Amino acid sequence: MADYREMWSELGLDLALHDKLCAALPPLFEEAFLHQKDRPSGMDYFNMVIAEVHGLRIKELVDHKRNGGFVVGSFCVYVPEEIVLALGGLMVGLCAGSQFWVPEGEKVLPRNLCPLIKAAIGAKLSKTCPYFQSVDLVVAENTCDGKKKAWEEMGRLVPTHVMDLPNRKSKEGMDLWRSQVRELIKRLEDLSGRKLTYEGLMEGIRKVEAKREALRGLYETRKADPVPISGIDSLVVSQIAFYDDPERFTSMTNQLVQECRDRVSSGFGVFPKGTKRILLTGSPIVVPNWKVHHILETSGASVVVEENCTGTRYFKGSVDTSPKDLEGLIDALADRYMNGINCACFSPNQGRLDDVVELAREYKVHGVVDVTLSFCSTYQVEEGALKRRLKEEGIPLLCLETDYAPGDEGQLRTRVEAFLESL
Ligand code: BJ8
Repeated sequence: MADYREMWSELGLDLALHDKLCAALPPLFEEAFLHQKDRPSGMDYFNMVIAEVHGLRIKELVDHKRNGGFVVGSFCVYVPEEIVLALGGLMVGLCAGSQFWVPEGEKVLPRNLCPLIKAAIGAKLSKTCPYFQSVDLVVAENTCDGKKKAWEEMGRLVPTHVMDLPNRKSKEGMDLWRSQVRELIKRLEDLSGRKLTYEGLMEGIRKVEAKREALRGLYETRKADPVPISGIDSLVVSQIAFYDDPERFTSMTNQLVQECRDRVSSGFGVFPKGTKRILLTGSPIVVPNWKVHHILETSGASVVVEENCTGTRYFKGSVDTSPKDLEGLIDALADRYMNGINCACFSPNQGRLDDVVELAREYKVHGVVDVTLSFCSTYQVEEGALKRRLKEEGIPLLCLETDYAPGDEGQLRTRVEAFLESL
């Protein structure tokens, strides 16, 4: 990696602590990825992005700001990237998946809170995340209780705009959401000094839709048996979608998709034909949290699809681009988010159960693994409904709860092995 210390210092990073964080990532990546056989050569690009995670992309963000642009950080797939792009900004996902940041977060948040939230606050407090240090505005959202209260702390550390998500997907809920999308536009217009135009929004929609389409293409190839790419490789591609340059990401993912399609045509796969196929669902799995995929795929299974926000929820549904005026297009954009994403923060959330069943059939899985982060109560409560529905459908289910701390791998592996044995 090139020397980025001067840039990191200008961003206000705690360099000594940041060195420790940077030292922890390569062995983690090596252990989770580099032992795999027959990885597609298209993964070389994504390996490089991980190796350069605090370098190349950060430099691009800094250059973008120097050229008059702005950077927005987000924590949820409900925040519409299309609007940020349309107003000349860049958006990066700030969800944090490393145990490194959890103790720092626990200094201001209760310990019995999900690790994703504690790590996010810890990343900012410890001044070791160059993405956080680069953002002009955090666009947060009222989804689960932990997040909505944590934003009050976040607002003390960095300018924060909170989108109010409805609890129900009702007519009133939809009206609230559309108004919240308009409030975000206003906030970003003030930040950028630009006015949202129909053409600008169309261009933002085109870029994000191309990214989603590339990911859909990748997932489509995972329906094959043998599967052309491992679940953990596909996961890291989805994780990178949250912060890479959208157009470069789309182009590199499309190259990978072509390679995977060629593999499918010739019957070549990364696991033997007949390997147990798993659908993974639950809380989001963000960089560098590769724990459960690694355990599953080194225990003889293949993760072929993820029904979560670092999986199908990220790319499900397209924006209807038929409206001919800006207001109509904004409504269509808002509708795509409300209709396409089924988060456990909504009550009821029947759509997620239907999605899991539909995907389980489409990807011909042998079983479903529901992975919730500790203290993620929305997904944990929904486990009951998921159990009942999958029992009715005759689909085996394993429920796992974990966090970012090492130490539970042995116990998780024992449960995974017993589950695979039973399939
Ligand atoms: S749309 S899943 S990205 S809110 S893991 S912080 S839910 S306690 S992240 Fe999410 Fe948007 Fe929903 Fe998706 Fe709370 Fe659970 Fe923690 Fe979570």
